[in-house]
Amino acid sequence: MSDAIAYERVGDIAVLKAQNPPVNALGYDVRVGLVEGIERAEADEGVRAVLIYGDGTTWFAGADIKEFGKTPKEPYLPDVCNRIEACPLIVVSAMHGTALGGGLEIALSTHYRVAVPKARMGLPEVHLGLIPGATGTQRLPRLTGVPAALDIVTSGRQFGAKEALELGVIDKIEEGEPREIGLAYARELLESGASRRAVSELAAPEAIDFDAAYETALKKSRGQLSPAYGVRAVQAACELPFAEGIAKERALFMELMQTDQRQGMIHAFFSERAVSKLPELKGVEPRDVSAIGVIGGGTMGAGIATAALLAGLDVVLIEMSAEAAEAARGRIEGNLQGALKRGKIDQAKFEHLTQKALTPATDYEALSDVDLVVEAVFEEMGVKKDVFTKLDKVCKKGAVLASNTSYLDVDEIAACTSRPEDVIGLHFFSPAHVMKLLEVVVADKTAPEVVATGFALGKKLGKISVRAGVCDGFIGNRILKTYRTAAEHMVLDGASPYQIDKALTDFGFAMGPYAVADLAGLDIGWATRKRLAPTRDARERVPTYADKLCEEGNFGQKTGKGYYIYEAGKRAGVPNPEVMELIEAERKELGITPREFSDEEIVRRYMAAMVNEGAKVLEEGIARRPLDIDMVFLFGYGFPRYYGGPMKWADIVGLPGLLDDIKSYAEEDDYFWKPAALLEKLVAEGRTFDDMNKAAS
Ligand code: T1G
Repeated sequence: MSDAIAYERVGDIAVLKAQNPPVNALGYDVRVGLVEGIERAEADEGVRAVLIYGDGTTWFAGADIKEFGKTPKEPYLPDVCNRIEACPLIVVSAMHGTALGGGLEIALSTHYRVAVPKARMGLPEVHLGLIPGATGTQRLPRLTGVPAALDIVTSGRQFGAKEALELGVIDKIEEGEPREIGLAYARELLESGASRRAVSELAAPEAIDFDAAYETALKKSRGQLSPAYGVRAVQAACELPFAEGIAKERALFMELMQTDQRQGMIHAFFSERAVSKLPELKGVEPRDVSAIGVIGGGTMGAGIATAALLAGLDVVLIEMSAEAAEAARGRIEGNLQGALKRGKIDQAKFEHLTQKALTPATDYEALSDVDLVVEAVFEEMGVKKDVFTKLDKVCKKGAVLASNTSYLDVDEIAACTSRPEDVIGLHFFSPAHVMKLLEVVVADKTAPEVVATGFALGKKLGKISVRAGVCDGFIGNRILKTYRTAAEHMVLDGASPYQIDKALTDFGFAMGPYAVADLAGLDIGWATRKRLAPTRDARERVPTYADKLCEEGNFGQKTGKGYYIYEAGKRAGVPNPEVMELIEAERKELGITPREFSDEEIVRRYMAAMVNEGAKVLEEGIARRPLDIDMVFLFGYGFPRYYGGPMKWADIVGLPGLLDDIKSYAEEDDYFWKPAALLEKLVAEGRTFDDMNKAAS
């Protein structure tokens, strides 16, 4: 018998315990063990029921994702499910932790299901670019009906035991250890003379308009295929006999298994977990952080304070004046009101956070006891140095001094203190209590335990923390500047900002670069262009039409006009005709004859610029692994998750072709388009960015 499943006899009940840590993934050994366990129980004299439960923190959390892309080995999971259901003895599942994907499908193939109150369930396969592939799309709708099943399959969301009971997914909720509540339930069923109950034998569910549901799913997922495939699979449950429905589900599942999206999304799954694991932090203990200081109560400062309060930290917020401190409290209360409305906190918690945990102040002395400070003041080096000089005086020994700068030199900021080893960059993204990305910017003298403290804080705040080195714009904003420049060059040469936005939203981005610029505020880019102008190389092509737009006070959404014009209360804007007039005037001035750009070429140039700069960021060690860059763009820049990130996208489309493109673009402009040496090296050696990830893990 495979060790992954232990067999135990308790009276007339055979007990199968899953023991495949950390999450009882349904790998080959577990599948073999389940089939062997059922067969052994059937042959075990006097056994009248079978109980299945998971040892450790959870019931089966799904198929073993590490096996995907490899040659599947029998028994296949759908066959294991059908084997369990076919057992003549009643089979009971007792669930705790997270019964996800194949794990829930196993449970649905048993005859009775009990769960602990905190158990969570779901079919998250769409988040891996797949659909349930072990009968879940055929069994679930027979229990819940089509609307609920469609919601669960296409959203991939988790749901709790209470909702599962209401939906008919489980039969009972019981407090206690899974083994104990399972045994008690099995005995109760035996005593009540309950018979085996196969979900597959339930009537086919009532159909709905599946074509409409398919279109809705496709539109909603902006090019991601799996949710729409999920609709077709659930449709089969209504239109086909069970066995044929399973075959249809399998065919759709195997089709998705061959897609680039599946590769991209599984890369995202494992990278999300690998990104905060740094070899150099092995065994390095972070410093304790229970109270933090935040300098500056503007949008960023208030967002950071909100994230910290929601994570259970005490916050001292410093502002220049009492009025400004009250205004900051107002912003934070506004953010927390949102959490209250969404049911993330209750009224009592709201009052505790705003009345007890948050302390607005104007005197830096109020920071004398905090464990960590995040400075979020105006993005100007002089102002930053002034703040850090003060912090150096008042903060206790061992306090971590962090800057939320998005571009500036953290080494230079650290150098103005007597404790540069305690200085680090913690670059949050706006809104800081919503955006999941945190760039942990490690300066030359930053101590390892201070880096570890940055990552530990990121984890506490529920962030995806990515290590970045010091350069202008770190990982994200540095690469952003490059692909934004590629876009601006296309605008000068003939494309319109609106065509570019459309091409990139069709590609899968939530918003195009010009709509994003309007959202962030055109004054930020304007300030950056002015800051860099004195040192700009004459060969650099920097259009001036955007400056003219700003000089007229058009900063985007916040002024109601930028690249787009925004009606009050409307998020989406309409193209601002003045923009094209400014662009055409500049082309004339520069003697440029505009040319046509296809959407495909726009995406190709935009992505080539992103990947090429990404390779340079890797060469310089600003990012350690390509997956670090991928996570920055997935969690900070709205990059479509189903590509896995820009570096993964590059691997999938092929580095040689991309390098050829960059070399052809360099014939037009060899100042901007310099192929990264790393890209040339990988192509020459026939290697990929993924090879680098593997080598670094
Ligand atoms: N397969 C392989 N490894 C897995 C895994 C899985 N399903 N789930 C987790 N791990 C690893 C993970 O990489 C990490 O490893 C460790 O376990 C702890 O995970 C046919 C096709 C269960 C909620 O999508 O959502 O079934 O980094 O850090 O925060 O229809 O993991 O330590 O080396 O995330 O406590 C469907 C995926 C599969 C669930 C636990 N199931 N997992 O969260 O720990 S597809 C899923 C999760 C499927 C069938 C189809 C979470 C979790 P390492 P962790 P956690």
